[in-house]
Amino acid sequence: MSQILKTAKDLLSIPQLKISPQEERKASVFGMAQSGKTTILGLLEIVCIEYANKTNEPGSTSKFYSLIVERTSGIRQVAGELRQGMFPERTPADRTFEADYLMRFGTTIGEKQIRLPFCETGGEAFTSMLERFGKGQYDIDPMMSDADLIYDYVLNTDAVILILPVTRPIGLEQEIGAPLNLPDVNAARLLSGIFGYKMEDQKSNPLHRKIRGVGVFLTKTDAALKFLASKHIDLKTKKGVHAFMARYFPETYATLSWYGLKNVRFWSTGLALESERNELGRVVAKLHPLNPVRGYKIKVDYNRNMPVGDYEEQMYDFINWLKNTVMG
Ligand SMILES: Nc1nc2c(ncn2[C@@H]2O[C@H](COP(=O)(O)OP(=O)(O)OP(=O)(O)O)[C@@H](O)[C@H]2O)c(=O)[nH]1
Ligand SMILES: [Mg+2]
Repeated sequence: MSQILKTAKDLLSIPQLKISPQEERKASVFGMAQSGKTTILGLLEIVCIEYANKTNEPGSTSKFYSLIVERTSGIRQVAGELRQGMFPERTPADRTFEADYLMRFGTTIGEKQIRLPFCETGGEAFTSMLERFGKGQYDIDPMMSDADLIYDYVLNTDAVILILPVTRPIGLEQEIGAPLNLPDVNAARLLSGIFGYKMEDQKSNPLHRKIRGVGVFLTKTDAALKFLASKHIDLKTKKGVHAFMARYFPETYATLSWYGLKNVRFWSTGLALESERNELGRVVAKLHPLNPVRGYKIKVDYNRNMPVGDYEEQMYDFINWLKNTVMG
């Protein structure tokens, strides 16, 4: 399967756009199953489109252009469904690649361009990586199923984007499909594995890409608002992020600081869910009426045709971070 995927990827790769290697950067997205990876990328697409269309507004001085090259599955469908208040489908385990985001910040093609391919293997691929890391097995056998994943998304990346749902270490939600229900241990193992591979690789290939920055999304904050308030943690502040990470993701936090926390940025995001009263009169989150298997219904701002939530400012900041830190 992985060979087939690789061949498909090679066929679909985009040298025809003539992006010079200096101008191309890659950022890879990592996170345990159902942590919110696809949702974050869908929200990123929605904000990219909004930003690009603002640029198109008569008289606008901003210069942002966005091109989304879809691969093995449709990220546009994810964005379209989010606009209808629907969470994405689970990303199948055999899918290692979905789409490239091309972002350009100048007027001429090739100027300040980012290519952001992302891996979306969710549960199983990361779980199998974790099982090996847990046993101290870090060597890459080209025949192993996740070899491509490691080559493409760990060794060949400039930035690591880590998705951590705040709901898990505080016990509101469990890890899904992972050998251990220890979200901090899983995230720390994944991250130290990535850093470990990168360091090993640097020894023999000093010209390979270095990690320029690490971005961390603390997702699903909407579900933890009461809990965070009761602990006096405000994730909008550096102090709040520090308090949260040190307490609930201690291993991960220490691992993140390996390259210096100055290169690590945190954003917290949460969507607003619709609620209803159940037969007992309790207020509960409402399932999506058109497609209940997708879970809860996200509130939608129908005037703007966008899901409601706390994410827009974060995505603009993320795009800027990509431009300044990953591209810089
Ligand atoms: N309350 C709340 N739930 C969220 C949010 N984002 C994601 N979720 C929930 O988390 C589930 C998984 O989100 P995805 O974005 O599909 O996660 P993923 O990491 O891509 O999942 P896989 O690809 O299956 O590994 C969704 O179906 C929602 O139930 C959020 O902002 N708030
Ligand atoms: Mg997914």
